[in-house]
Amino acid sequence: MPRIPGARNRLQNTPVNGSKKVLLAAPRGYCAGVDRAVIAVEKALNLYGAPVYVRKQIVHNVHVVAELEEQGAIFVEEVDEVPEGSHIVFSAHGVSPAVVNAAADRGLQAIDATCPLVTKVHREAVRFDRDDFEILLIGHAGHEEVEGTAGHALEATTIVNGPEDVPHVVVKNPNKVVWLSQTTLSVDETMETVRLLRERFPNLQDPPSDDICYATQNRQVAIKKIANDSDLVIVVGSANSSNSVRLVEVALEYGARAAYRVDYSTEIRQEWLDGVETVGVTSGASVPEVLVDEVLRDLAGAGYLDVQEVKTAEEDLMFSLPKELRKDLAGNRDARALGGRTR
Ligand code: 10D
Ligand code: SF4
Repeated sequence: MPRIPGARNRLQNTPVNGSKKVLLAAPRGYCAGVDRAVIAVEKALNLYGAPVYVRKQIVHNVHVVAELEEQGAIFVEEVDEVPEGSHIVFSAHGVSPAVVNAAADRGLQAIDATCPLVTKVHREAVRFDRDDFEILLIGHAGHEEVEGTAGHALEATTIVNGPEDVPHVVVKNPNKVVWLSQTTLSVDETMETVRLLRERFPNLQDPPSDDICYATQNRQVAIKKIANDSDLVIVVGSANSSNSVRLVEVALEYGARAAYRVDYSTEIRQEWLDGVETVGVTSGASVPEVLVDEVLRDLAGAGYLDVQEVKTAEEDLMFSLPKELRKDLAGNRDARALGGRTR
């Protein structure tokens, strides 16, 4: 049982009938794609100096964005806000070819931090479009990843938000239809959407491999394992983080008596803990562990000192940095070896 150092008393230690404990889901927090994207911005700042521009939030976490802003990153909505010739990082959620072209037209030096597992879905979209398939892209309209994936096969793609959209889907040729998906959806809800789509289009083709990524799946499996034993589940993650919000829904579906999402531990309300013996804790794929540590510290202050980690999978995937950065980092090393000036 790990001891939590520096327990504070923001939350009161209220009595409950049994013993108070925390079930800490694992895997939780940063996935390989988020880790790579955040490091990419940090490396770009080191290599080129501030400011480095980032199109959209590099990942959907307010704390990560605020920290990178402090280091000199400037977050913009679109490439036309960026001074010509500057460095721009594309977020982990990916971009459409139209954005890549707009950046090039502006003479921007782009660093593509799109997660390789999102790029995989882009490639599927391009291939099925080329083979004259209609693509039913299951995902949330307006989410950056969905805009980026749809942008790779604009004419061929119809966005399906979930089961409720299925009756309204219109296709030209029901015998040449494939479904793809956003990487951060609920596995169960997506399977239900696919089941309903297949009822309407029996020849619907599956993607060549899972589009919902390993990290999304693993975090959902872990929360499912502890939800039913939890009086309360706290999910650390931001409001626009699809995978974090899904964890709240999955926790409730799998038996948690209550579940809330917080950006910071300070958002935990005293009344959430009334009569609560077991608190489940997890975090989304864009959440640094320091924010979970804060939650555990506050819970310890409220008497939840017994922390039991429940691990359902090991994760050791790592991605190499975006190729543009690798090239410039290598160039920098060569210059240093030759005694040249480096930053
Ligand atoms: O909203 P979301 O779950 O897609 O993104 P977030 O930045 O929270 O987590 C990382 C997931 C990415 C970049 C999509 F693959
Ligand atoms: Fe990549 Fe999955 Fe992480 Fe998204 S959640 S950045 S697809 S590993």
